[in-house]
Amino acid sequence: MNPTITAFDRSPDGGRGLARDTRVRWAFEEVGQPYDVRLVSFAGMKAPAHLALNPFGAIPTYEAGGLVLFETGAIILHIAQTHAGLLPADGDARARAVMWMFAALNTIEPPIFDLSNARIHESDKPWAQERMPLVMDRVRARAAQLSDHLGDAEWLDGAFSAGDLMMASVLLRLRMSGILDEFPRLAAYVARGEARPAYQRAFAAQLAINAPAG
Ligand code: GTB
Repeated sequence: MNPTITAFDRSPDGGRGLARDTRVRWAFEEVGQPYDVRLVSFAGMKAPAHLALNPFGAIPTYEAGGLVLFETGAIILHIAQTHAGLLPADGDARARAVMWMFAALNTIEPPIFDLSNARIHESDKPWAQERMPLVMDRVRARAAQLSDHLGDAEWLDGAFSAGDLMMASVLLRLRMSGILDEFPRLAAYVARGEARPAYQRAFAAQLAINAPAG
């Protein structure tokens, strides 16, 4: 039986692929693992059946056999550990790929998430305009460090890995702010990720659900 993940029945991003199920879809596509998707409404995410899968009432979740997981980091690490294609065979290189997954989630994503929150949830606050440059500069500081490290390399550490999948997914959320384009090496890195056939299939699958009717 295929693993089942959950996703928004209607993503607030209208199909831009920014909700976190896209990362998991991408990982499945990279390793060639077919998967099923159960769509959940915002109300459904807070209902007992979904809270039993994820106590925080969020998507995506992962179910396979008796195993239930939430948190995209844990889900993608599990997929990468149980299939070939997303983690190097060499032990040290494998540890570094996992390190880059953590760096994406713990070092790069928090300031990007803060920027999203500032734009979406705080724009009506009297202090919002004053705070925004500070929030954007925190993102730029991390982006600059990452860009310097990446240099002209294709991927973060040798061959494409789960670390790159997570980092490119996180950076994609920067595009709308214009900050990604301030860092041409990062913009090119994300574009390389998006050009991968596995990403294209993942993106198309979520778009088929979320594309605005027209
Ligand atoms: N740390 C968890 C993980 O990595 O899995 C975070 C999970 C999470 O926040 N999921 C979001 C969610 O379910 C969806 S992805 N939110 C509903 C809720 O908590 O009530 C975050 C997201 C949502 C929307 C956009 N967008 O519209 O652009 C982008 C990202």
